[in-house]
Amino acid sequence: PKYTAGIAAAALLALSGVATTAMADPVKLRISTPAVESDWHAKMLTVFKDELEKKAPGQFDVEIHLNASLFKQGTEPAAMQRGNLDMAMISAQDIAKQVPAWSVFTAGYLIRDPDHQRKVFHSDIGKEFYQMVADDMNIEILDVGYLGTRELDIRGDKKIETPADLAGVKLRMPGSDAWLFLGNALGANATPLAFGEVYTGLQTGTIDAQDNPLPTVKAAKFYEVTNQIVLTHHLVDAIFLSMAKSTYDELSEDQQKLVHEAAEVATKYNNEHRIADEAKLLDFFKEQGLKVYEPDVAAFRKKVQQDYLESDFAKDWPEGIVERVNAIK
Ligand code: KDO
Repeated sequence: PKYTAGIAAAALLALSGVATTAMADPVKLRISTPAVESDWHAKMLTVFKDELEKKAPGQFDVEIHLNASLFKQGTEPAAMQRGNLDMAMISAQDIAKQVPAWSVFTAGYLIRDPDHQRKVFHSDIGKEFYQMVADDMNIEILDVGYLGTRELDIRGDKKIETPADLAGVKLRMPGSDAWLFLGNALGANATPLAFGEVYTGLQTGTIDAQDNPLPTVKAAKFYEVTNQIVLTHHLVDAIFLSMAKSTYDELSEDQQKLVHEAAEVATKYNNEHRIADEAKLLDFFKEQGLKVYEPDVAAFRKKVQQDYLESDFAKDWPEGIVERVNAIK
């Protein structure tokens, strides 16, 4: 009797796809990001994790590493390519280092607003640009998230109206050519520094200014060590939730579908919260004693757009791409 029971159990297991899936080890997905815990794109990773657990209990083991504790900011693509990291939220600036055509999305004053951003990346343009990343970087982009609109956040009380007023201002930018170009195009003296060192840099005065979307200025508490927020709206910034192809290709088709769907749920959550926050935060910063104002945005737009169009970056942009992006309504 014992023997037959054993056979029956084995037969049942073999017949039941559910039972065998449940017995398989969960797929480990290690994610690394410089984001701080209270920022929306950090929280969106927990939404991604929870969504996978809800839809496919026990199939994935998502491990989230914040504050660049696993990989330094900007080194995530290489880590994914070496097979040391499964997922990250990468920027157009990270991608442009390996796929020069992508520098078009590092240009200031191109994407108009979060809605335009989502439409662009969910259009054929997105498909083409994601394909380049898959082919040339071995990275699968799952979805685009709105990081927010980057504004200037400055120490001291010098009024900023035009790019000329930023002459000599040491503006911290993340460390890559594409980022530094943007800082210089704004008229400032761009200085590279990792995100995790920005607070101390502002506090000690090794830098005079930084740029980030307002929800990040709040989450990372940069407002504690700066005096004014200048609403240049210079970059409607994106973050791309991505997976190493080596990890992605190991997933079943169902699982690949699931990670795309979970990424969409996560970016939707991020975008809604960020957009709502951006509208509310101006008052918060004023209450904290900061001056908050719009400079001559047209003057910034004119100089920045001109600098990009005349740059070496533009030589690598696919023919007609700026017009195609502009045409998306
Ligand atoms: C930053 O370093 O200013 C930046 O905003 C750049 C982004 O691409 C992204 O890396 C972000 O930092 C981090 O996720 C921290 O919020």
